[in-house]
Amino acid sequence: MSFPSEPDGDNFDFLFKIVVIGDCGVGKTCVVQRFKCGNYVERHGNTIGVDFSMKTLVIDGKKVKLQIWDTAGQERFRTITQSYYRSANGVVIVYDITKRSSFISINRWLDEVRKYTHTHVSIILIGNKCDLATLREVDMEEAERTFAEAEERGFGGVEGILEVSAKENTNVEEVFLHLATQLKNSHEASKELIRSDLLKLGKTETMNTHRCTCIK
Ligand SMILES: Nc1nc2c(ncn2[C@@H]2O[C@H](COP(=O)(O)OP(=O)(O)O)[C@@H](O)[C@H]2O)c(=O)[nH]1
Ligand SMILES: [Mg+2]
Repeated sequence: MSFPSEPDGDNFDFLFKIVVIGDCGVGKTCVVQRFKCGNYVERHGNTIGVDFSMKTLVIDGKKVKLQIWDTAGQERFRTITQSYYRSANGVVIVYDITKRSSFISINRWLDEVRKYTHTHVSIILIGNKCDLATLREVDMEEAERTFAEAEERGFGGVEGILEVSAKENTNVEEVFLHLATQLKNSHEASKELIRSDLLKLGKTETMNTHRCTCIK
């Protein structure tokens, strides 16, 4: 599969694939659109296939390019093809704070993530539509409990839970910044580990892997 490149070209230090999942209608497309373009569009018809967006963030002076995959209608069938998850570095699971069923679904999405991704994937849970406070069906305390339970169930990669609003632009940037920072730091740490191992072995000249070309 090939991907279109951004106007800024292939100039980046890290490249991570982030997949966005969650029940149909929770606002995944609006969240991604808000992050990518800074706008909010009420209606996003269901497209067929996969939509993906690129955005580069600068973190600690490093260019971290995110390739964000948004499910395009497949989530209606409550299952997403395995290829969608392939080589994912990060996962954003979205629920709608005004729709309890979408919150209950998180466990099913977590199971899918565990089934189809590698063990080092970073996961973040987000409760969208926090602007609709009067229609709230899931409170933050319960959401935090679910996060803690996910950790207990062995999802060590669940980084956190955050309430957002694509409509009012609350916490959207923070979600991706948090995930990108976490991924960058853990990749740098593992690189350091390899570097020190190689130093011990006297093979430092092979360490020229500054890019995380984790995407096939
Ligand atoms: N009030 C409110 N509505 C939202 C928000 N985000 C999305 N929506 C609405 O939720 C519906 C579904 O959004 P969409 O992004 O298509 O959901 P998807 O199926 O998960 O991709 C649309 O009618 C949006 O206008 C939000 O932050 N606040
Ligand atoms: Mg959508």
